[in-house]
Amino acid sequence: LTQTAVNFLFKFLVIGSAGTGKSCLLHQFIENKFKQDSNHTIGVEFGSRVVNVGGKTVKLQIWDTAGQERFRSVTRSYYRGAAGALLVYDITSRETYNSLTNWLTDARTLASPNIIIILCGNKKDLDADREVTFLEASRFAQENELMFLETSALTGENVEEAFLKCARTILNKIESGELDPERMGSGIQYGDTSLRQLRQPRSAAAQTRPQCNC
Ligand SMILES: Nc1nc2c(ncn2[C@@H]2O[C@H](COP(=O)(O)OP(=O)(O)O)[C@@H](O)[C@H]2O)c(=O)[nH]1
Ligand SMILES: [Mg+2]
Repeated sequence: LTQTAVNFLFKFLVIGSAGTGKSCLLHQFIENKFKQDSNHTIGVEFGSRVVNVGGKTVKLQIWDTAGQERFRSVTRSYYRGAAGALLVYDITSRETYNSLTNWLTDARTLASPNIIIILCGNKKDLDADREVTFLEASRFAQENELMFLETSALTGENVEEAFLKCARTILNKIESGELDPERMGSGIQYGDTSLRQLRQPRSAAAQTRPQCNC
């Protein structure tokens, strides 16, 4: 498989309070299994996976806070140029739900007001310990223009769906002209020569023609 097979590259973030299962969600999406040993080492964690969305091949480049959120030190550079985000809370912890507004403000101010966000109520498998109802979270999502799913990084339920739903929405907005991949910091690159573009100045990257009919 050559680089030309990839149509787009999207930068994604996984944000939310510590302990909500962000690293496990990323791991489940990339490796298709539950991450047993949770370690809280600091650093940038990163994963990528190529997916097919509506006939287009998209490489998702996903950034994990890798424990920085424990110290409220998630940096601007982490957010910069993200096209999409999974905003995660834990359905068994009202505290993590209550902090969603802060995370949302950070994402929209530090990433982009246009960032596409899907709210994920994780640990769906722990329904007996639930502190946040599906209904109230879906209302919150609606009020804040977020997509919404309950997920389980443990069983894998809705994990792939969350990433794909977010990617599909971004792609639809590119194709409708609502999102401009060539805007600085859009978090979107054309895949054709994506590896080269990463290292090229913007002027050179902008000369490459899009592969979609937008
Ligand atoms: N039952 C259950 N536990 C989970 C799930 N996702 C994560 N966990 C557990 O929650 C804890 C925190 O997970 P982690 O991914 O490190 O959270 P992070 O701090 O947001 O990255 C760990 O003990 C995980 O095993 C899930 O979907 N269900
Ligand atoms: Mg983590």
